[in-house]
Order: sequence, then structure tokens, then C-alpha cells
Amino acid sequence: MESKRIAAEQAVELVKEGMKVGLGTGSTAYWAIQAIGRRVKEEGLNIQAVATSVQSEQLAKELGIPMMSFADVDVLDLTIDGADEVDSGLHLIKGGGGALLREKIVAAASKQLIIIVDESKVVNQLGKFPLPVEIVPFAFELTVKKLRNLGCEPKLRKNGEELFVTDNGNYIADCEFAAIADPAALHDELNGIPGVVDNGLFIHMANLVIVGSADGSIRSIS
Ligand code: DER
Repeated sequence: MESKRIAAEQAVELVKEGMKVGLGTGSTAYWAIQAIGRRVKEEGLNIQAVATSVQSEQLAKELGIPMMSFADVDVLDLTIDGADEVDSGLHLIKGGGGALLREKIVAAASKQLIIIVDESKVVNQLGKFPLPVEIVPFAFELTVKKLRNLGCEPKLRKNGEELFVTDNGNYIADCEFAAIADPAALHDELNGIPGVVDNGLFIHMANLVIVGSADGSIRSIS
């Protein structure tokens, strides 16, 4: 937790007066939202935010972070979010928290995407973490078969005995590839399957990755 928190707090120092900010989802982004809430409360930081999940939106509102409508967003100045894996090319696997679709929409609307992780997320090659793929419920059995044909073992995410349902009413298939040699090609192949809404590969989207370590040190990759 400590290494995630120090990375998050380092990223929040980059939030400036008047910014429009995207708030990520997950246990690392949690610390960023907490830190932004503290700055709003203690410094009177004047920002407007959008969230990448119902969970993050609720937390932000509890902390008094001013939220804005997407109708008023042309572009966001900065989004701070976590990731499940980061490679040396700053390509990401995201979606462990089930929020990949809203996260990618918000990240794509941001001038800067800052990713905050602990050391365990930094890898040489993406793929050890099962790749989350958001799929529509209609004919999901067919979509799962097409995912399997790409050479992975797709597992539908569960919430207890039920299938997990995203904030957008879709399912998540966690696809075990073991190693992803060409993330950009796989990203496009996955999104070409009818029934796939989007996948957890974030290609050429992150501008800066802040890595927190258990010894309290922080490093950046850009
Ligand atoms: O779902 C996501 O993409 C989140 O960013 C999540 O995967 C990050 O994980 P964390 O809880 O370890 O920060």
C-alpha cells in the first residue's frame, strides 16, 4: 500500500490550479483521489474532475472534489490512473478493476496520462497478467470462442456465483496469453471482433509512469 500511496501523491503534485482532471480507478488511484481531495480541502485547490468508474465518482464526491459533466469536456489536462502491467514502451495492461472502457475513454480525452504503480507492475513483456477484454452480453459465448481462437484462454470474470457486470452493463473476459509479443497488433485484432467493446491494452497512451517502491523511493519512466 505504501509504495502505491507514495507514487499517487507524487503524481498529484502535478495537478495545477484550474485543471480539468480525470480520476482513475483501483487501489492506487484511490490514493490519488484521496490526495486531490486533501488539496481541495486544505489548499482550496480549484479543479474540476471526471471519474472513470462509479466507485471513483462516489469517492470523489465524498471528498468534496468538484465533478464536471462530460458535456463540458473538450479535453482534460491530466488523468491519473493505475495499471496492472507496464512495459518499457509504456504500453499498459489495465482492467484488473473492471473499469477499462471508461478509463480508456477518459485517457483518450487527456493531454497527459500519468500512470501510478508499485514495482510489481513493471514488466519486460506484457501478458503475465490476464488481459481483460470487455464484451457485450449478447452472444457472449460466441465472442469467447473467437477470443480463444486468438490463442488465449478466456475466463469470464465472476462476482461470487454471478458473472461480473461492468459499470456499462458488459462482461469481462480475462484472457491468459502468457506473453504478448506485439501488443499493438493484438489490441487491433481484439477490437476487430464483433462483440468486443474494448480491451485492456493501452498502446501509446501513457506519457509518464511513476513507480513507488517499498523502501520509499520513487522513480519515473517516460
Ligand atoms: O482496472 C484498472 O485498470 C485499474 O487501473 C487497476 O487495474 C489498477 O490496479 P491497482 O488496484 O493495483 O491500482
